[in-house]
Amino acid sequence: MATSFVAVLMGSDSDLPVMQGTLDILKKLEVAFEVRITSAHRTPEQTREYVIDADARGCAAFVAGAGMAAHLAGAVAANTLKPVIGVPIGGSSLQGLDALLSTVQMPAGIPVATVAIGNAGAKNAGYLAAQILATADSDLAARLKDERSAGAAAVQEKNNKLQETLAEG
Ligand code: RP5
Repeated sequence: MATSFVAVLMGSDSDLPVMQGTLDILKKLEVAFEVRITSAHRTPEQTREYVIDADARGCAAFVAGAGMAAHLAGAVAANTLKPVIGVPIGGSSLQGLDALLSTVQMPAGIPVATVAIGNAGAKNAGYLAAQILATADSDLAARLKDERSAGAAAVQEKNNKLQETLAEG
């Protein structure tokens, strides 16, 4: 059986600075992925063909980032039963609220798990995709657990430093 991977799609190269956050998290967690620039509006046929092909080759989850009237995640979800995570990209005259509503307001039966607008959302898309794969990969689940522990330790460290600073002052 082919190795599972995550397919990360974005509507334009202008989305890459934000979507790099998804790629960084997947790399850090040692999750295999593919990346494609493909658009629901500008290249609808190529988008459909890629999703069907990736699905058949072992894609376990799709991440789709797009801005403005963002229909990429929905177009992906229309062509696969694998989980689809939508990342609304900001930077438009509506600061990404347009992309958020376009991505999240899916009709019943074609779900898109939509994360926050922009950088935090792109990173969370990486974590969420990894968590989906981790349901069948105990080593990945252990790496995710370590990541959570490191995040908690970093917050505790920041608090310790703040308390020391306050005590000195
Ligand atoms: C969307 O339109 C893309 O996802 C991008 O966020 C936005 C603008 O695209 P460009 O004009 O920068 O290529 O389809």
